[in-house]
Amino acid sequence: MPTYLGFDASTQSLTATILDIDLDRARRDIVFEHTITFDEAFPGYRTANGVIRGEDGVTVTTPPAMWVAALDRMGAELAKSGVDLGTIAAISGSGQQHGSVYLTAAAADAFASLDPSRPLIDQLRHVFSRPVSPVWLDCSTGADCAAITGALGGDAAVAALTGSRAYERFTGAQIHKFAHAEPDAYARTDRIHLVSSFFASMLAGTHAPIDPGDGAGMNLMDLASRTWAPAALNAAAPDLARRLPPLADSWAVVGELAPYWQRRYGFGPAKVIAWSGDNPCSLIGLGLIDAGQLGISLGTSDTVFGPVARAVHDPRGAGHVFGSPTGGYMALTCFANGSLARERVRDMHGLDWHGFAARLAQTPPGNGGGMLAPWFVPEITPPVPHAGARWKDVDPSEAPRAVRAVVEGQAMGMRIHSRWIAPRVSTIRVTGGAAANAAILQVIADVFDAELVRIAPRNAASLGAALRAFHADRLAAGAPVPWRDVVAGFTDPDLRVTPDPAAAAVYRELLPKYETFATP
Ligand code: XUL
Repeated sequence: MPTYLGFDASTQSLTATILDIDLDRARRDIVFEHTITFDEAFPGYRTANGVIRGEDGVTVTTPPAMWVAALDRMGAELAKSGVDLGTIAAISGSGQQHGSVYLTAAAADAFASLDPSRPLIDQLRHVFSRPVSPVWLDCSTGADCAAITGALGGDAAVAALTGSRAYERFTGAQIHKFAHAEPDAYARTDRIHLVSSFFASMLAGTHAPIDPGDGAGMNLMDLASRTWAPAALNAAAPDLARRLPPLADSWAVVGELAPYWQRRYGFGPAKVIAWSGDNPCSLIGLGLIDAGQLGISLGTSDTVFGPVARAVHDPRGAGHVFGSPTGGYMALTCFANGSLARERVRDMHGLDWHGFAARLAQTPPGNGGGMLAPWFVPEITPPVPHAGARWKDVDPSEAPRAVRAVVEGQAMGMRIHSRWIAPRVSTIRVTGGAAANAAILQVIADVFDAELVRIAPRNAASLGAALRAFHADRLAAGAPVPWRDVVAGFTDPDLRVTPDPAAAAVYRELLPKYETFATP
């Protein structure tokens, strides 16, 4: 029976999910899931939460060599999973968005001639023209964004062309910074991959394309035509077009799994499908197929997102529009102070998550007017370039009110900055680590005055990637399966939270006040 493998190369970890899908027998099971946490598995790379923060407080990178080592380690884990890897028909993946990998011309040969008897990292260590990859937490490129915005005619013009105004973490500004700060290394750079297309390249043994889901996170792609935008490329760096992989549909078959993986770990000749970004993959993993649906992912970053009928824009200029892996579009708002902020308040008071939920329950909705703009690290939405949490009428050393302030501040921020995606929602699908905490979910349901359904606490991004592999495999075989049937059975809720009318009324009144307070 065919099985399908999805990866999620996220900020802090690499996850693999294998699905067994037999449409004839209505069988749909997750048969294997495994996560490798970077800090624990690879202490030699000295990352904290998967990244290295620069002393300037704004530069955030990851050594891409660690990702190479992690994929190889995952191959070994899969080989001992008990699943017959020969049954895997197709493989796809999800990558943290925006992060970029810089390779010399040696990479193409290295990918094509991987020797199964030697570790992957020993064969790829020499192919990087830049030893670090800037990742989505980086906000060191303010001047680069200004240069790009100026060249393209202002924020609105950049957003209309690429789906977002110029953002520090987006790849175009990161490439601009690199090309100007390290021109020699840029000159040696033959190919610039996203995290997603870099992992796909290692699997396929050839340079893989970028899909419109992740490509839209670069400020370099013409969102309407899903092609590279020459004006945006020119604004970012000289001679960039030849350094970028081609854009291809999210369901494109990149090639056959490289012999390295087949011989070293016992895979068969599986199809490698284009990888996408973690948010586009989570869209699928949460079963968000129709416009008007809204999803919330409570992870390292918190994101609010949903499919949209056409390429709308956030009138406030804080949100993004990406390609959806279904071929349409998705809209998204990202908050950098997601679990980072929750953990900060939890740790300030020496609590575990149980204690955190208990403190939340000790305080009433609205927190007696106390508020927090939870900017413990520089914030993306709204843009706050330098860290600095802002408290109002809350003593941060008083645990119950501090806990409520962070949860309510985050929920109100999500509501305020997602109106443009779906002005009215009846049901929100929620996932991510913090979704395990029902007390947090209740606050979100009350603030949105909408029912929340939790999609079983599994990795939505790697699940979505595996479902995308299934979809692409059937399409390539000439037997396409409608998206609704692709996601059916894997995205059923395990918890429903209904809003409390009295609490919802409190938040309705509080929202405009919070909006004024939490404007930088
Ligand atoms: C989205 C964003 C993050 C990353 C990491 O724009 O920056 O959600 O994709 O998860």
